[in-house]
Amino acid sequence: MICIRSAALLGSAPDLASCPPSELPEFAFIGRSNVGKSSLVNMLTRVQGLARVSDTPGKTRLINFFVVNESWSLVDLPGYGYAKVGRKDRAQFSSFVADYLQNRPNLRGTFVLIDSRLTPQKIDLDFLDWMVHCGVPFILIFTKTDKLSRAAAQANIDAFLLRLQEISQEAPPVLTSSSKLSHGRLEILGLIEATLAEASEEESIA
Ligand SMILES: Nc1nc2c(ncn2[C@@H]2O[C@H](COP(=O)(O)OP(=O)(O)O)[C@@H](O)[C@H]2O)c(=O)[nH]1
Ligand SMILES: [Mg+2]
Repeated sequence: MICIRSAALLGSAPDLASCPPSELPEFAFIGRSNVGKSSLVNMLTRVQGLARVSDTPGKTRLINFFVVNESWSLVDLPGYGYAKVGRKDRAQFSSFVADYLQNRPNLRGTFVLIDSRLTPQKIDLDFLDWMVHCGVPFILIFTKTDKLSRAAAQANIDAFLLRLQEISQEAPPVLTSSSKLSHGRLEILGLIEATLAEASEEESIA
């Protein structure tokens, strides 16, 4: 199991060209504003306040990079689809997130966060449609499971996965999380660890 020995903010970038050097394997978190991306980064690293958690949606417009154990990175991407940022802004940040997701050479995994309290939302399905269309693989994390019963969350997850079948023939890995209760931490870190192990195996074969 991954043991987090250190976690620190490496930097923030407004566009792909300004991103820090792409030497370390990277794992990105994306989802609509307020879904719990920053809270999840803090929960995984166990460093409160590492990523800025906000009750005001639409605050993070930058891509934030956090280095873990000085060997890989977590990336907190700006949320998509917050209406109040206005049309122009929205187009701008979605294009730089799109650029990052399609063109970052060291991106090893993209976690798409979905609020487990909601029935399937068009905005999330539209985003995943774009991901599938571009061939960017993803892992789903249904967040905030502490806020509803297990059965209610599962019903929303099942409904979402059913809708996803209209978009993608392949079923993605699906995880659940509660940053409040630290649920899902081992599963998410386990997936990251497995991906890192795969990469180093490939390296030793090459
Ligand atoms: N109860 C509960 N609240 C959460 C959870 N994750 C995030 N929140 C709250 O949801 C709000 C938005 O969280 P944040 O991490 O800033 O979302 P982001 O915009 O996706 O980065 C904050 O008020 C958090 O405290 C969770 O797992 N459980
Ligand atoms: Mg955030």
